[in-house]
Amino acid sequence: MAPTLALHFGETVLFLPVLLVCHDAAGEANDERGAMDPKDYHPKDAKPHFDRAAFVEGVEMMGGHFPYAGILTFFRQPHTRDLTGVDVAFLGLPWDGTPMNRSGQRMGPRALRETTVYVMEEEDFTLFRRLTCVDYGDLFFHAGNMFDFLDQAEQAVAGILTAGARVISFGGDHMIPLPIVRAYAKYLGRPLSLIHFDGHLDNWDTFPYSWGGSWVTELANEGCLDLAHSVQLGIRMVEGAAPEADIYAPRSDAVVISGDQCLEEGPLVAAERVREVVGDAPVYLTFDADFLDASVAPACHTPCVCGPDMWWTKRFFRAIRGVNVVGADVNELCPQYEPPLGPTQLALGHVAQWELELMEHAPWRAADR
Ligand SMILES: [Mn+2]
Repeated sequence: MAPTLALHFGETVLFLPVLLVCHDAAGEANDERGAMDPKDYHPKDAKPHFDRAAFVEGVEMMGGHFPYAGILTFFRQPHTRDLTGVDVAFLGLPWDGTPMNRSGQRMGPRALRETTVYVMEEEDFTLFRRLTCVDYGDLFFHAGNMFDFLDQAEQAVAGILTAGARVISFGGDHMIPLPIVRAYAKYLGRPLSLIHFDGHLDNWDTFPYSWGGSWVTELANEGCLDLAHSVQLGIRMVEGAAPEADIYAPRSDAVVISGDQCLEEGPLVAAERVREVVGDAPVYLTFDADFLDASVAPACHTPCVCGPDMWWTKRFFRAIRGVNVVGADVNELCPQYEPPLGPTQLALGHVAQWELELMEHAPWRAADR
C-alpha cells in the first residue's frame, strides 16, 4: 500500500496517497529538479542524432551556460582567491574617486563581468583551456578613500604576484596603474616599460594629489616606469598645440604615436615601432577607453573624437604578439553612460581578451621570476 498523508480540516480527515519518486537515474532526478548544469541535462525529445557529449563539451567551453544566463564572473572563470596553478588572476578595481570629468567607473568591473561572458564566445575561447584564469573578485577598500585604495590595491597585486600569477585589472578610473605598477616594479626589482593606449598623456602632475591624469609622471619619478622604452598611443591632446599650450599638453618622455599617426600609418606600422621601442623589457599595458574613437567608446570619463576603432586595435594587438606583457588593465568605463547594447564595455571586454592573448605569448611568468 502506498504511504498516505493525513490532512485534518476540522472534523474531516483526508487521506491522500503520496507518490514516491525513485531517483535511480540522473535523467529522472533532473525531470524533477531541473538541469542547472549541462552535465545534468538530459533532453527527452532530442533529435535522434543528438550527440549529448559533444553538446556538453561545447556548452562547457562557452563557460557552462548560454550567455544570457548563469552566474557572472570575468570571462566566466571560477571566482576564487586560491591561486594554486593560476596563470592570470582577473582583479576588479571599482575605484572612481579621482576623475576630473565623468565618474561612475566603480561600476566598471560589474559591467565587464557581464560583457566578457559574451566576448569569450566571439573570441577564441580555447584560450581558457590553455591558460588557468580566475576571477579574484573586487578589491575591498573604504569607498572614496584614495590612500586606502592605493594601499589595498598595491597589496592585492603584490599578493597575486607572490603567489605566482599575473594580473589583468578591470577598472576603475585611470589612477589604477599607480598601485599596480608600484607592486610590479617592486616585485621585479626594476622599472617596467609601458604600452599606454589613451587619448591623453596622463602626465599632468600639477595637482596636489594623485589622479587619473598624473600616474605616468608619478610612476616615472618613483623609478617604476622606464619612459625611454615606453610608448603612448592614440594621443590627441598634443597635436597642433602651440608651445604655450604645454601647460595643458605637456610633452612626453615616452615615444608618442598620436591618434592621427595611428590612423594615417596603420596598426602594423605602429606595432613595428612599439616592438623597436620596448624590445624584450617587461611591459605593463594599460588601455583607457578614450583611446578609441568616441563613436566606439562613448561611455567613459572623457569621450575623445578622431581615434582608432576596434579593427585597428585588434590588428595592432595581434601584431605585437611576443612582446613581454607582464600585466594589463582596461579602465575608464562608466557604464551608466552606455547607449543600448553597451558598445564601450563590449569594446573593453574584447581588449581584455586580447591582453590575455598577449600574456599567453609573453615569455615572463610571475612564478619563475
Ligand atoms: Mn587615461
